[in-house]
Amino acid sequence: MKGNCLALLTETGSLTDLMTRLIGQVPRLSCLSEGKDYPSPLERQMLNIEPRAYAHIREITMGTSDKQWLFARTVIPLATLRGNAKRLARMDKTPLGKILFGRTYATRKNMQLDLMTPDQPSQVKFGIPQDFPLWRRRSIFELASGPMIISEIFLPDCPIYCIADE
Ligand code: VNL
Repeated sequence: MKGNCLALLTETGSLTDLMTRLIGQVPRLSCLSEGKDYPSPLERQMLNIEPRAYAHIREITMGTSDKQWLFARTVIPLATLRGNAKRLARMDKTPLGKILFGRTYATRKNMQLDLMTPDQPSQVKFGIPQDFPLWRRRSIFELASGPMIISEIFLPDCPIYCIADE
């Protein structure tokens, strides 16, 4: 592994570009889902979305050909999906960063870093042992048309957990 993997945690630019440098090839992105769905209560609160209102929700994993490093969930209020931002609704295997860090308009309002307590549903979803706390980043981006949230969970195979092996 080349370079400092811990930098993944605090990178404010493109994680795809940083991963590409770390593994020496373009990482693989799998789009798990992308479409209209209900945000969680916390997401609703962070984005000021009414109860029972839909948002656009995208979930992906990214990693090498055989290891998943990252799970990311993006929540975009429908009101934000206007103008230029409409492109964010149909990204499939293209990383969102291509648009967010491209020529566009997105600014990161804040980034929260925490260790997930070991009983959260997404850990169950990935079959992750309950005693393995995972690093999570939550960022709010502001676009010309409104806000959006990206939550990123660094999965157990991500090299940030075994920096001694470098
Ligand atoms: C996406 C979201 C990709 C967050 C990411 O890194 C990420 C995406 C590659 O949904 O495409 O950190």
